[in-house]
Amino acid sequence: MATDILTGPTLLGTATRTRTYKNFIDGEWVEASTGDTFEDRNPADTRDVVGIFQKSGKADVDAAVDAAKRAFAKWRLVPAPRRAEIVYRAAEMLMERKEEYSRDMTREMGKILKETRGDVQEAIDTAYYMAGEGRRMFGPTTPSELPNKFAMAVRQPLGVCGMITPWNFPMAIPSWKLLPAIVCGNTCVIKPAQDTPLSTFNLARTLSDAGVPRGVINVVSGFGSDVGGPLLEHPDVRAISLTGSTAVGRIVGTTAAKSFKHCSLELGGKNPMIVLDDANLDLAIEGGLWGGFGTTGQRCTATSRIVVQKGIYGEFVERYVDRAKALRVGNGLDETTDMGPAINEAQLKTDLSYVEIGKSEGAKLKCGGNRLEGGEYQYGWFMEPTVFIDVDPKMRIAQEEIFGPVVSIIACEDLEDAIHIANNIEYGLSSSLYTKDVNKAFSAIRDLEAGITYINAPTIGAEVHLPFGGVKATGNGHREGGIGAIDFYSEWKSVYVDYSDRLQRAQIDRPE
Ligand code: UN1
Repeated sequence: MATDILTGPTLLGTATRTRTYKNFIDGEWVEASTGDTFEDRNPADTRDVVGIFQKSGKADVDAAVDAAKRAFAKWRLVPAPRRAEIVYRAAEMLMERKEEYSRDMTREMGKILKETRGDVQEAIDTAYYMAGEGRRMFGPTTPSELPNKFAMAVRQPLGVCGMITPWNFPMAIPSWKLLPAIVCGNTCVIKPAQDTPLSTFNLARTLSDAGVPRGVINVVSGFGSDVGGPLLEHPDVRAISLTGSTAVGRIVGTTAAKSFKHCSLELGGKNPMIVLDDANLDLAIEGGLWGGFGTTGQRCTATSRIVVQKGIYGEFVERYVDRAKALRVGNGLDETTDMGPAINEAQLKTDLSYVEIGKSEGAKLKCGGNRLEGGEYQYGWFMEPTVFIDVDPKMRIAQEEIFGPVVSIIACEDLEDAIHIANNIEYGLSSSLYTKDVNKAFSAIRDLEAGITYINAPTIGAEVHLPFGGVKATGNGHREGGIGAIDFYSEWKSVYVDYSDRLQRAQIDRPE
């Protein structure tokens, strides 16, 4: 049996060995056909090489899809409850490995341990939920319009599913895709984000240890154009699921359409949190900090716009900014850290460029805006929590997804004005409203153009058994989580059983 690691180079000339991880194809750990590798470095300390991964190419994708195609012939015939039992076992094993995998994730992604434990927990929750689905996967049985005829619809798997996942939830998001897919009887090829491949390998390893047969899950690491492109174009891939930016989603969606692949896109967000005059201010401030700066603002659900009613605007701004300034930025492995680094240099540059954009647009920079350097920050991609106030809703900092710790505070007149501001944007993922007025809450639930609305909670923190996804430029109508995922990874087959022993013509023979 091939091993999953190779001996790698030494780290900084010390005795510490850096592991080299191979691709996982057909149940074997194999090197990429290209002979190339890339480094997975810790964004809090770039001297720390978390692992070396295969820089794969088209031939590796082809091998993975072939393996998945062969495995599909058998896996689709395994009863769904049996498939689900393996997923249940994986959930139990993930529980045991939670701390180790959370630490791996903080090292490769940067977010604080509390959050990486949450990320692994989200995969565990998804595994338990999807394990249950193995005994449901309900379809309708319904009366036929003809006598002595039975009608029903059953769910069938699609075949080989391709998955392209982001770096911000490196285990949770792969689990949202892989687990419903395999419970439905599909086989998978996943390309994890090049910044965070280790967490996906940890998930795949656990699924394999739990008993997922060879070829059912294949992991090919590498870069978008080298791996994602060939996966998207492969004629034997029947479905593509992407979580990423709206720009990438547009390319993936149009490419997938050419070969009629099922395609699920979960894309950008610019999520508003509305705070009305009657809100519990302490709660709103707490929520806005968690939503805005949790995961260093690198969530598609991040609370990146806070729309505050004018009666409490001054007090909210003052208290929110004081609290933002007090957040402790640092290495996520330190339990006292509130906010980790940006994922990489390019993201940090983007974040800082938006500070300049905001200033040039005339928004007031109330705190932050700078890169943190020197001392503990010397080798990482750190930035201060940043708050702009008096932001005009039309400014770029209030319209574009930054994906960093940059929050825009916008003043509003009343709920109607706030909803207008909230909706006047290309995205529609998450939204939130702080109020004690139930009438206002329910109007907002109806009127906010978003896939998710929270009342008296920030825009982050979706649970895995509810539909997850958005409207407008945030997606193409599919949902992850809950039954929405089962819907995506299965296809309906309608079945008619005529036991009348004669020809009965639907719509034509109309018995009295
Ligand atoms: C994402 O940022 O792509 O609801 C996913 C949340 C998390 C998932 C975020 N459970 O914030």
